Amino acid sequence: MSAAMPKPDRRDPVDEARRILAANDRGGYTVPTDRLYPFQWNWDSAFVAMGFATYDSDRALRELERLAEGQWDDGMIPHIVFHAPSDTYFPGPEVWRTHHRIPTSGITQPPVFGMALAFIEARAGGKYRDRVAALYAAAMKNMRWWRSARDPEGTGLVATLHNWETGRDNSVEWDAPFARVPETTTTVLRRRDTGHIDASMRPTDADYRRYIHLVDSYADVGWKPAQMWRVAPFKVADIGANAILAASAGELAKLASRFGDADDEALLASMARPPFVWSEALGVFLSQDLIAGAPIAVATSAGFLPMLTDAPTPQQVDRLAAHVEALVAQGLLPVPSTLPGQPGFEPKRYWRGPVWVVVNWMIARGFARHGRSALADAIDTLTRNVIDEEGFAEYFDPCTREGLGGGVFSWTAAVRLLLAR
Ligand code: 9WN
Repeated sequence: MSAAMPKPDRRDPVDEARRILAANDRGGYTVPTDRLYPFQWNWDSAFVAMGFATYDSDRALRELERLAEGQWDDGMIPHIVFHAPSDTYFPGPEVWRTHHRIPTSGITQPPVFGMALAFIEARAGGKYRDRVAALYAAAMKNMRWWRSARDPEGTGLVATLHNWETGRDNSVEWDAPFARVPETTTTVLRRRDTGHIDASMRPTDADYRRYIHLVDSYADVGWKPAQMWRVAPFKVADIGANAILAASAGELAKLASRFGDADDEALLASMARPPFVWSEALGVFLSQDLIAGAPIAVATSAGFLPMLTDAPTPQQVDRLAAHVEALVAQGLLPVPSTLPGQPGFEPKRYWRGPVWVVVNWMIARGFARHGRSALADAIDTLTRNVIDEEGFAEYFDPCTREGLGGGVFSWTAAVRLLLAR
């Protein structure tokens, strides 16, 4: 554990997790962590909302409502909502140059929103009907946006146009597609992250120049989906975002008979089982590089997430289970963001190896859905233990279990609440 990483309160990690969410609350929305991420992030907030739902349905709904305040008229839910100014993060609103009522970024993130809404509704005991109805409408508008803006050719899989949209910013999967993005920017880079976190764990400066090149390119076309699609130098069908989108479709379908109509039901049914790409050689599901027109042959933790849907066959689930069993047998913490042995695996550098507990939580739910409850329980126990031993870190080294990145992290606290016995 790095010197700055606070040790958890061993007396009661659940109380400590609640205290972290309270401390990161900025008024109905929760920042991922103080200073490093001082705004509302999309998929972080959806996990946080589920964490709140374990003890406060009202606050859980509020988290999603504040995120939905950032929803664009076309249905896009941005990856960052800049509710209040802060100078501790780059790139801020002046770089994004979007035109929403509240300043937002111009790209999205994996749509955990629908999963979270169904999760909260199931625990709210029939209360808050009007608020759930409004959030259901926002979620459906967002599902339609994904369909039209990010799958205009009707392939059944949606595209992400910026690494940050995948939420797994510097995954080894993106190395080749990202190498096509020029490093030129019209914006001066003023990184703040490396002032908070050791640079060896963060994306590189060259990565940042490309991230901002993408932002500049899309800002230049006014953030219009059809034009972004046309100019995008980075276009991948991220297996993580696609699995989460399909899982959200399946979860929203449980609400559709009460809050929606037949059109919604038909749309959700068609989105719940997309044509995921499986690698027999690697034994995981794969992302695809849509510009090269080819699957990306890298085994990542996101390649397990189609188990959140009914798509995987029993044989595929067995192959995925075998990876986890092998990791545990080797004394490694499952499930590293890049599986060890894959080229590019780096156990400490952001999404190139470390374990993220939100991904673990989803993988365990996937195994449970496919009848592998003992394995799901084992992942849950290892996840709970690493948080209790190492703290509420942003992510964990799979080899040493050390907590890394930002400390006092909201989605880690949320997962600890979800895993409370
Ligand atoms: C860019 C907030 C976010 C997470 C992402 C994670 C990281 C941002 C960054 O932090 O991304 O969105 O600046 O590095 O990669 O998954 O949502 O916790």
